Amino acid sequence: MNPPILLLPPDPSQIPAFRDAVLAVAPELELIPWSRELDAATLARVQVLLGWRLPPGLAPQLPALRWVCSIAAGVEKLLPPDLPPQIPMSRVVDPDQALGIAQHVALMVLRHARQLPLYDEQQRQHSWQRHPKAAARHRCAVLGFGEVGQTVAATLSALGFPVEGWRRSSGPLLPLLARSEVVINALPLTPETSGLLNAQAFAALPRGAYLINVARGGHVIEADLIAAVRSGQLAGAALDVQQTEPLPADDPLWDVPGILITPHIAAQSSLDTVARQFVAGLQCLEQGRPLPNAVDRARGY
Ligand code: OXD
Repeated sequence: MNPPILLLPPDPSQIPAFRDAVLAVAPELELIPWSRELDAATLARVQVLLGWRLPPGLAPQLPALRWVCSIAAGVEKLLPPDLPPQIPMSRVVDPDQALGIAQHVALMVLRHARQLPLYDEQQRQHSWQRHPKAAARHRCAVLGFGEVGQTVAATLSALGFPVEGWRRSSGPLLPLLARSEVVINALPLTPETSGLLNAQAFAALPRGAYLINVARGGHVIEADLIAAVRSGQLAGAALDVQQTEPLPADDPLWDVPGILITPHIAAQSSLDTVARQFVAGLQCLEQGRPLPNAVDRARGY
């Protein structure tokens, strides 16, 4: 069997790299690069989607669709309401991606805890002033305790930070926030977690706390965050993800002292891992075996 596969990475410029990676593992596969110009007959043949998003209105044009495989850890962009409920979904789980995110988070925690922005500023002023500190031991909360959250927690623990993990089944979030000096968001974006990091959450944190977001911009009410940082309730935030990506040049987030913006680079799955896990999943699909890393569509992760 060789089911036609629609390739839909985040950006059309990534199609050749994804195609080459998949064909290097399974040269016989039929890959159809996504484009708005694909005709109805081609779309009607598609049985598998390997990608990152399903544009609204596309799912009804794929009547033969049998499986959606997400190249991303977060699958919310692949769950439009018009995707028929019986279509199974799975995702790539790349330990290297989790490690990359943990490295980025460690960098952001240490940057804040070891006061790097202060020394950057002092260098700009040619000012040689010492503010020595013993080892930092900020209490860290990791929200979202899947592959990524657990790798982040292990990395921060190894650096000497006390860490508590939280998932939605752990109970109310505010008591944990009240005892956390750094909050790291690694949650999946679902209707239940959307906007979770809002004015109430920021008010629950001790004054001077710090937020690191490596999940999705939709978790944060950005106007509330800006107000919390400007008032000094939060010392700042490191946002690798934002509500609107790319972040528009005139977005107010850019200019808030204490907020660091990075352009969704915390980590990338390796193309080789994506290709190998996808081809292994395809074999399971064809042999009627359970799909590895299946997504619970009702829960959204
Ligand atoms: C992901 C991402 O979800 O890169 O994998 O944001």
